[in-house]
Amino acid sequence: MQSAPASNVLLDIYRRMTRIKVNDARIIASMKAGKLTMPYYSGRGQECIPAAVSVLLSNDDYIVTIYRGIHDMIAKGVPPKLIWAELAGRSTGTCKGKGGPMHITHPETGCMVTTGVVGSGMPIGCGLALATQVRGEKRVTVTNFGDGASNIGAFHESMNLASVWKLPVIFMCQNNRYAEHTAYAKGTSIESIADRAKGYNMPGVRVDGNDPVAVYNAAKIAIERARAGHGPTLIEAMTFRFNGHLLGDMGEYIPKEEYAAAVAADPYPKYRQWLTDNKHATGAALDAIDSEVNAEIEAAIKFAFDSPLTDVAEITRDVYAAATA
Ligand SMILES: Cc1ncc(C[n+]2csc(CCOP(=O)(O)OP(=O)(O)O)c2C)c(N)n1
Ligand SMILES: [Mg+2]
Repeated sequence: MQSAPASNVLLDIYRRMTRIKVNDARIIASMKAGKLTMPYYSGRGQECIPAAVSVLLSNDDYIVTIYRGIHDMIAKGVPPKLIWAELAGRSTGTCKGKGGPMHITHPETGCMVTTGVVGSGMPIGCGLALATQVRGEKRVTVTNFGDGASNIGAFHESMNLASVWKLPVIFMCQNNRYAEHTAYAKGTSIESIADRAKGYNMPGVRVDGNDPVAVYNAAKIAIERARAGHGPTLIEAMTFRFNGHLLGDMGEYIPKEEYAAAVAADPYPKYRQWLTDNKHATGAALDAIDSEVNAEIEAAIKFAFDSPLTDVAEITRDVYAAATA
């Protein structure tokens, strides 16, 4: 590993990773029990990336994320109880239960847009970054997307404009090696997406997305550059998603050896071990974080299912403008 930040930062990253992992397991269990009915694109396996980036951000900073984005939201600080209420279609959800898993928005913590249209988040991220630039604010915008999304025209247009206008935006590509059921090399012309940054005159860096310290160090440089007004960076974080494209995908298209090797390299237990081996924390201290997080997620689930279902009268509110006489 590279030189690491202070132990309190490393433990903050661990807490965020634990929240993501526990939350993911509880969502899957609730779906299997028939308590949640929705499409679910699990981010399990990718938790290092948003956990390590978000410790460098405040609520004033913006993120844009995708359908596979609950890990990004949890890391950024969207309260799990509001996410659960949204998933369960409750009036107390982030979008009053009307958005569901693919449209969670929570401006209070800077989670500005979640989109299911592949590639569409990047122009929106540029728009948010332009707004902050025009207003003279110091906010940065991190726009998250997958490897497949880097083949969409909007990626290239966004990279170009962000570079020309020196927008305070970080393009965070979470490269999990598959776009739906298509392996990376079958759909992408270049070995490393980070190399595409050259074409747009901005720094491009490829990091091990399963190494929180590597992600943190790369994100720190990119965020400082954006905040200083020097423009965008493309980061490609190499990772893997453990639960297929969406829940129910059996992953037949993934070679068995590749899957087994990825699971054996699970970043979560690896990081936990690294923290204790390097004396950043004792096992007991990490156990205490685990217990706190478990209690927090259980409370979030209870809050959601104790909340009223969204009223039918609410369905068109905030969707259509009120008619004026
Ligand atoms: C414009 C558009 N084209 C196709 C789809 C169907 N689709 C949904 S997810 C996906 C794969 C995207 O892969 P990637 O960008 O690597 O993200 P990942 O799901 O791996 O996180 C596709 C093709 C879509 N939602 N939007
Ligand atoms: Mg992908």
